[in-house]
Amino acid sequence: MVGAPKVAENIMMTSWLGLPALASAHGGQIDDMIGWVHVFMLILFVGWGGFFAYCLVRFRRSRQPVADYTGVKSHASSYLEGGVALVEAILLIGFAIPLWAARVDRMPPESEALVVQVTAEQFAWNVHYAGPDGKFGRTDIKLLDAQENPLGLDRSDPVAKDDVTTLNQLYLPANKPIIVRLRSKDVIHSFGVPEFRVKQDAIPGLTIPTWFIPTVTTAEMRSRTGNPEFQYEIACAQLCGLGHYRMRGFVTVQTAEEFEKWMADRVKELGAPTPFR
Ligand SMILES: [Cu+2]
Repeated sequence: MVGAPKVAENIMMTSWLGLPALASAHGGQIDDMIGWVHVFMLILFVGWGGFFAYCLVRFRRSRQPVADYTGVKSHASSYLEGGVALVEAILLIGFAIPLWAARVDRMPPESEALVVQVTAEQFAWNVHYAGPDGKFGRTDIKLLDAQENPLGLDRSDPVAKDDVTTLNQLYLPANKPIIVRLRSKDVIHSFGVPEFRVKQDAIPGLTIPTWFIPTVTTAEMRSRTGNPEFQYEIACAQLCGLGHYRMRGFVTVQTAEEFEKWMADRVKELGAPTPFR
């Protein structure tokens, strides 16, 4: 499990790199990593640029009128290259691999998380909640209907009765681990929410879990950014066809109580003649 959010310390990082506002528990570590990569690349850029300029002056024609076949005898450049390789190894072994391992290996237990199935299609995000019973209802490809039942959910299955589905609207409670089970109906899509520092491909034939803890509600983010229309947006991050540009979903992060109420209202609506979309 990832500890308390490091939002405050990372404001510097997000501001000097112009990163989107941070709104997830693990995002600080990603920002730190992005920051360090930029610092090291800046050092490399200045270092190699300086070395190039030095070589132009040091080995200029007027000083070396005849080509010297022995070349440079000093080992300085080998040491420099060794240093660069070492820094790159530190970035990879010290930062990138542990961070990635924490993201994929240490999934929170489903009993402590909200599990949501998100099925991507050209060009929409179908969201499926298990409802109060915590069990996902049966789906059947024969029941699939692009307009009325895009997930092919079998409402005759007792477990499916309280399942809530939405189109392009992902409602989440703040400060709770969220496990998104990503699937795709057609081609490769990618579930990306920049503020959560989450991006995961959805691949047809596979169910890929990804997880995060949202830490800032939509309302709080609106007051923080001074933008009353602020919305977290799911951007499809893989070019998936002609309508890729309009494959947008929206995430609404609420307090636990607001989310419970939202869910209860949706379950109530399931009794209505038109199914909730
Ligand atoms: Cu897509």
